[in-house]
Amino acid sequence: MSTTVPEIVNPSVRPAGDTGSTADGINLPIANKHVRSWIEECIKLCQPDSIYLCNGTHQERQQLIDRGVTDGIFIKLNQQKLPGCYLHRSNQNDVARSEHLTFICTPGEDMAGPTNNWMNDKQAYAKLKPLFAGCMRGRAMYVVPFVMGPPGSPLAKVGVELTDSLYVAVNMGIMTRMGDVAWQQLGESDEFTRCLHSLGDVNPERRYICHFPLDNTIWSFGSGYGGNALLGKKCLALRIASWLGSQQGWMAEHMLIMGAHAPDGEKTYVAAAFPSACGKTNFAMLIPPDKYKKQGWKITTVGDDIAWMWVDPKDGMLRAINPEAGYFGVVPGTNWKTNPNAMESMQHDTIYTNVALLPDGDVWWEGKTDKPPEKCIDWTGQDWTPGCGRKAAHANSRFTAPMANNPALDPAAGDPAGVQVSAIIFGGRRSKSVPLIYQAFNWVHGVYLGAMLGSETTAAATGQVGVVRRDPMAMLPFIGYNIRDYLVHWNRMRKKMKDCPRIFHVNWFRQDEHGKFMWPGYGDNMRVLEWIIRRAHGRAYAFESPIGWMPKPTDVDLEGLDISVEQFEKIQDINLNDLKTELSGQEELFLRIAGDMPKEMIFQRELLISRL
Ligand code: GTP
Ligand code: SPV
Ligand code: MN
Repeated sequence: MSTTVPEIVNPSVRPAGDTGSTADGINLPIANKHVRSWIEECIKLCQPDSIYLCNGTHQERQQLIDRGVTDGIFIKLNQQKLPGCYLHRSNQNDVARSEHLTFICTPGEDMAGPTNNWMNDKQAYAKLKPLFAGCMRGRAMYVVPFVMGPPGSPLAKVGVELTDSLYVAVNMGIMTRMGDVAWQQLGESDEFTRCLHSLGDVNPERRYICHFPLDNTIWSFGSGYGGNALLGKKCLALRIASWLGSQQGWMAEHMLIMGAHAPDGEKTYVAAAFPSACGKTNFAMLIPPDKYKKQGWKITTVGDDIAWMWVDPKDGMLRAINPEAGYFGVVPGTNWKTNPNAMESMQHDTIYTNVALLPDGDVWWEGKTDKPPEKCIDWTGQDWTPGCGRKAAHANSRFTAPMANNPALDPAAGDPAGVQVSAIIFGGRRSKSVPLIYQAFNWVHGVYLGAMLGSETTAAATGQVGVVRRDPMAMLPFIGYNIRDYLVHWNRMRKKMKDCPRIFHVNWFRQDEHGKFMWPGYGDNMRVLEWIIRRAHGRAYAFESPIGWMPKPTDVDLEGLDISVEQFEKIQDINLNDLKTELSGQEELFLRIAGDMPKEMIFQRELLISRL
């Protein structure tokens, strides 16, 4: 196909042993022959002008960023205030994950199940090949090798992303362990995820995010947005990994992992699944209220978005790693009061996407300061003033920062052995009816609570915002296979464990009749977390309610808060009529899964009804 041989442009590439030259004369200095032949195929298909092999060094990172500044992909920010920080403005039609354009591609539809968009795998390749054909003419192809998970971990996975987006290459360098470390981890093996990505012409009409779990392959075309384009993240570490986990007996979940250090030195790790833009990063970086800090409580972050979990054969306990190496976090609403650790994390070596630019080269977004700036340039590049009626930053604007920037990074964040998980929390964004905190009666009931999780939609995905949808385990858009098998897998995992984490349900977002949040949230979530930790260790009281175990107002430390016992009871109130409405809402998922709903779910539902 290709007549011209693309040039390998970066001189820093080190030839690695047995390098091969193809008939077309492309001489890729990559030792692994499986990788080499796959890249050669993709080069023939996409026909890039040049190839850039990423090795993951600091110098290379700067080189790439400098290129990006020259090409207008990055705007250099004020380097005194924000050293190593840059701003990227995306295409305006490309600001969130496109769930309706995301496909699981398998021979039969049953593998994808009723909650995924499905395409036959052969047809998907046939549909996307013409889009990829020649799509990199006049462009560079960046070869981005990466490891998900601490190298050496039993679950660590290698991927290679080929992309024509410099923004993607640089962001992958932050979000993953990128570069030569991946070749070392991979060795001679052909077990790597083949990730092919092109911006194409960034046209939503020609945008597809296709997963081929049987081929360990991802093809993403037409979007440069995080979850659509940083293929190690949602595509590999959740969709492909959840499928692998179901085959191999482990779990890939949309969960943060945090460490809680008690004053007596006890350390408890907790994993929590909240849907997109529902508080994972904030919870993972929580700073306890003064009273707790004085007592000696401290929270550390293992991960803020994804957890891979397995049962340790030695002791039968659940362990978790964070497969990522950075944070791709929501900026609106983030400030020095609500999340100082996130603010600290994005003070240097950070890429900001779709935020506003201040005259002095600093950045701004809604909720960063109480008072908006007098003027700035909004995320679309237009002049902005406070009264102009538009948002300065996009509602789903983001920062990409290395996790090493987090002052509260857990010492075990890079430990290949992971951390032992003592509690799992499910939580949604529910302005009405759902109480602040309750605990599942047992694992199977917890799986039911997770499966029935409802949440109001956010700006993290394109579509209507603020409507309640069922988002099982916060994984609705990320389960890479049939949800029936996913729920069965959750129940089977219990049987591998000697003892299991306790399961909880939270809602930080309940509002009163005036639309005001009833719970202060953020750092004060520590008060709820403390009860969770004490429950997980069998040390706190709870009463039995129809929906689960609940704390009495005296079981949660409210000292220093402007919340009375009566107000706390209101936050915890369960109204029978609301519960019935909730049960009807769950019907939506039951009907979607139809006759395939695992029997445990049906029994749990019946038990709940009979408790009303
Ligand atoms: P993804 O990166 O999309 O997966 O999001 P996330 O789950 O990490 O959510 P994040 O922590 O970034 O929070 C999203 C939004 O919710 C931000 O605007 C936060 O300010 C807000 N938020 C987070 N925690 C709380 C809370 O406890 N109470 C209230 N009221 N808002 C919160
Ligand atoms: C989410 O939407 O859950 C995110 C952001 O964490 S993205 O990586 O774009 O999926
Ligand atoms: Mn997320």
